[in-house]
Amino acid sequence: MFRLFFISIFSLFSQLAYSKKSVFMPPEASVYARDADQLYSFILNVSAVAFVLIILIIAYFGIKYRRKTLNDKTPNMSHNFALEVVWTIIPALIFFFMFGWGWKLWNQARHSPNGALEIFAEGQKWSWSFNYKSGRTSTNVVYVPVNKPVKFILSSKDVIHSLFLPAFRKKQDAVPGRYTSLWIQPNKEGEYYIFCAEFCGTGHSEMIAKLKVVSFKEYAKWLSNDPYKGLSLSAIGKKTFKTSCVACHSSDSTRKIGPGFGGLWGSTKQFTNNKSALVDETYIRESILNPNAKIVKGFPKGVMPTFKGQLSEKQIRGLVEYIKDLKE
Ligand code: HEC
Ligand SMILES: [Cu+2]
Repeated sequence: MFRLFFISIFSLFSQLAYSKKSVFMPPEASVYARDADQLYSFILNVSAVAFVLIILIIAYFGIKYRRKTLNDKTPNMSHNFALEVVWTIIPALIFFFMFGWGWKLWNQARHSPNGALEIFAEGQKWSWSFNYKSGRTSTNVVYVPVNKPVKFILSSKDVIHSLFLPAFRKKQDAVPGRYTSLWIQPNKEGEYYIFCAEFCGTGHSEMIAKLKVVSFKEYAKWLSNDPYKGLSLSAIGKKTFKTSCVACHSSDSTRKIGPGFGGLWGSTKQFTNNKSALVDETYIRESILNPNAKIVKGFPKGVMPTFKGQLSEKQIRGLVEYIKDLKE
C-alpha cells in the first residue's frame, strides 16, 4: 500500500519534471511523440491524483468513524443517491475524455498521409534490413528526410519481430507472411534507435538498428551513393560483417551464438556428422548461403539464417577476404 502510494507520488513528480525535458523519457522526435506524451501524462496524473485522494479519504474515514467503545453499533444506512450519481458521472466524463483523446491519436497513428515515402523493412533473426524503391538496400541503418512522412512496410523472414521507434512513440509487429505498416514524420534531425520489441530468440537484445533523420539533400545523396565505392574487398567484408554477422559472430575467437572468426581461415573444422573440412573459400561461401549443410560441432543447427538473396556477390567475396585477415 505504502509502496503504491510512493510510486504514484513519484510518477506525478516525474511527469511534472519531464514536461520540462527530463531523463525519464526518450527524446520526442515528432509531433505525434509529443502528443502521445501529453496524453500519457494526463492519464498518469489523473490516476495519481485519484489514488492520493482515495487514500486520504480512506485514512480520514478510518480515523473519524473507527469503533471507539465496545458498545458502538454500525448505523443502518442504505445509500445516498446524489453522492452515487456524482461519483459515477465525474469519472465517466473523465474516462470518455481520455477515450476520445486516445481515439483521435490512434486514428492519426494508423492512417498514413498520402504521398508518404515508402520503405520496406524486414526483420530477421537478428537484424533489420531496409529496401528503398530506388533499389538501394541497407542493413541496420535507415536514412529518412526530416519533416516528410515516412511509411515503413514491415515483414519478417522468420519469426514475429516488432519495429519499435521509442523516440517516435510507435511500435508495430512484423509478421511472417503478411505486410504491416507504421508511419512517422520526424521533425528533428538526429540519430534514433530502432529496437525489436518482440522477444524473438537469443539474439533479440542485439537486434538494434539506427534511424538517421537528415536533410533532404543529405538523404538524396545517401540514396544515390554506392556504399562500397573505393573500398577494398576486405573493407566491404568488414562493413557487411558489422551489419549482418556481428550479432552472432565475433572477429576474434570469442564464442557468441556462432563460432568466432578469428583464426578460422585455414583451420580444420569438425562437424556434428563427425566429418571434417579445411576452411577455404568454398566452405565460407557455403556457410553463408547454405548454413545447414555443415554444422560445426558444439553449435546449434538451424540458428544461422541463409543469406541467399540478401548479400551481393561482392559482399560475399568481401566477407571471404575479411575472414582471411582475422587472427585469433
Ligand atoms: C543468427 C545468428 C547468426 C548470424 C546472423 C550469422 N551466423 Fe554464421 N553461424 C551461426 C551459427 C550458430 C553457426 C554454427 C553452426 C553452423 O555451422 O551452422 C554459424 C557458422 C558460421 C560459419 C562456419 C564457422 C566455423 O567456425 O566453421 C561461417 C563461415 C559463418 N557462420 C558465416 C557467417 C557470416 C559471414 C554471417 C554474416 C553474413 C553469419 N555467419 C551470420 C549463426 C549465425
Ligand atoms: Cu526480433
